[in-house]
Amino acid sequence: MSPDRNRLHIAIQKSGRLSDQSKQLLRDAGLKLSEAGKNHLTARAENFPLDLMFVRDDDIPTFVADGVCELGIVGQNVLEEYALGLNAPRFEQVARLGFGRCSLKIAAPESLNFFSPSMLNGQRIATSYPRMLARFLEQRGIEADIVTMRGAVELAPRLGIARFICDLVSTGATLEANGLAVVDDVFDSEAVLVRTLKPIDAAHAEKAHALLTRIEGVTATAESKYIVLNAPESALAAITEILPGAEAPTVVPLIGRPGHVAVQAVCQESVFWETLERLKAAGASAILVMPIEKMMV
Ligand code: PRT
Ligand code: ZN
Repeated sequence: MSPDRNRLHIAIQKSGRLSDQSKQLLRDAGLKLSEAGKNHLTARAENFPLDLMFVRDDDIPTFVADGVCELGIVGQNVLEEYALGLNAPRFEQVARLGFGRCSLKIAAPESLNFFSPSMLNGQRIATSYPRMLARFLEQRGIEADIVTMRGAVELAPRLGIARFICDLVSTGATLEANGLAVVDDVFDSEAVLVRTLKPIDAAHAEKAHALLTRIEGVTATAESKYIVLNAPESALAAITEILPGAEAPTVVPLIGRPGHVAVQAVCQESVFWETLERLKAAGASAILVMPIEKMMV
């Protein structure tokens, strides 16, 4: 597999929790992806000079650090663990993508009814993230034995390998099924777009920048909503205060309704039913909340 140097390359997870959303993000950014067969290692964007490389998530930091791929989509957990093993940075995080959210946490048997970090002193802790765990322990002045496991970390306490574990958690169901409970937080993670720090030529850099702008446009709209409502002018200040994450709403007069205006705003945060109820209580009526498909600022 020798990469075509006239095209940009992005490393994404071949099959796993991040695969579908990584591809969907690229499609949402307007790329038409050629259908890759199940065992294909690459796919091509037909309307943009970009090739996709499908690899294991653990290999993505190396691909990007070495410049084999100028870009990559990977979990911050994998990236941070890799970065802690480097002497100097070899890639930079350019966008948080809002999916693949999980947290690296310390868990203990549910029977433990009190916890303080000092209780980890002298204990064995099983993890697939030894560097991040070592940093966590060092920052707290704790000395413990780190037992590195490639997978099935949640079985360690039952097998007598370690009393504590440090593992990724999303719903918490795996911990619960194994009689474990979270006792401390180590690191919060989501999927991110990374770019190599190896020099890339100007034409490539320009394409990468264009793609990044599109991806930012997609992620910025993920939680954003467009709100339109009517309100008495006297309630404007109160209503603007309630609109979540809205900057400088547009206010237009309503023909035939003196003293009343229509307010339009892009809200950068989630809009909940409670927010609508508060807007109504403040005097708003005919409130519309609409999704935003694309945004370029
Ligand atoms: O084959 P490859 O090496 O590419 O895949 P992988 O098996 O190493 O990774 P994969 O597909 O499981 O996860 C890819 C990325 O998804 C991770 O690096 C995280 O960034 C992110 N992610 C989000 C998660 C989870 N949520 C998650 N819950 N990765 C793993 N888990 C595991 C966790 O290790 C534990 O075993 O799910 C279990 C806990 O889940 P809950 O929901 O029961 O709490
Ligand atoms: Zn992996």
